[in-house]
Amino acid sequence: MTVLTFGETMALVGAVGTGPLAHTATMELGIGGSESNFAIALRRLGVEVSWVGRVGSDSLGDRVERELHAERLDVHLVRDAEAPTGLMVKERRTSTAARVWYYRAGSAGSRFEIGDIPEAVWANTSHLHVTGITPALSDSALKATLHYVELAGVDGVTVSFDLNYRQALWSRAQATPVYRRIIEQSDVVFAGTDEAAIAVEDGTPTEMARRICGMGPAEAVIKLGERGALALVDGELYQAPAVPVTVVDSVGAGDGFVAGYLAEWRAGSPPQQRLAIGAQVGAFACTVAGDWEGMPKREELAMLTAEEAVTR
Ligand code: KDG
Repeated sequence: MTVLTFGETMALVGAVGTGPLAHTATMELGIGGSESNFAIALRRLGVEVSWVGRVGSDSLGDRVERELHAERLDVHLVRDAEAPTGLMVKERRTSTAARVWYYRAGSAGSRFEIGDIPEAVWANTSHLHVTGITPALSDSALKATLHYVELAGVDGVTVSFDLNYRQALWSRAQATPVYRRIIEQSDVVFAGTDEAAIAVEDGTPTEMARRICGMGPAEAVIKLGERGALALVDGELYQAPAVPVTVVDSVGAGDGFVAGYLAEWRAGSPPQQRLAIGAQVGAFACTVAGDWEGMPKREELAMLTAEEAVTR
């Protein structure tokens, strides 16, 4: 039985150097998508993961397909001849501040719909991970997200939900009712403080975690960025600091954190250990310019705190 996630993975064109794109000559091509970043991180930690999504019948779709297969995910791609693979462009405006521009309206990934998950894949799923990006992509993606989350409840599949608010895709007012419906069906919920305040009444991180758990989930995890994270698990509060690293690019850190946390959750580790591994995986993601390339294998986790700079 595996973990299943679905969503849009796009081609990612990222500036190699720092500065405005108006003056940038060299870009590099990769891929990115919150759910595939998560899936890759979880797979590298040794968990079997299925990923489902749509790409266009184009060369960028080939790139997405190759990368996800190379990461040994169980990939189920719908090739959509009617729409292109989505694209995002990453500008390194300063050495510490990046901007992402999306070219994904009407993309193949946004056309995800009910029926895209093959029945055999669903039958082999014990846990479903969804993000708040997919329901923001289109009406069909919204309906499909709600459908599969509800089906999970019927079929005894556990659900985790990472709110992952993207203001370029929808307003806070549009997101609120959708977040609430998914939270009600979830076992574990992940949110940044600002994201949690879209779903529940604003307050301290602990108060918001309690409000989220009051809607159904046994577990709410609030990501606090450089201040670490806290988890409310069956009414008990746990906290862990972030792991300090020199940040090259923080995009993907949240996905890595969630993967680390859930890998331990599935393994039955105590909450403190879930938070600690989440923090380590998130820190690894920050050390590399790509959204997922820096995700660690399990045997690499100790390298972050190794006293020797070189392992021989
Ligand atoms: O969490 C990282 C993602 O934001 C990035 O890889 C791209 O999925 C993406 C998005 O929608 O922003």
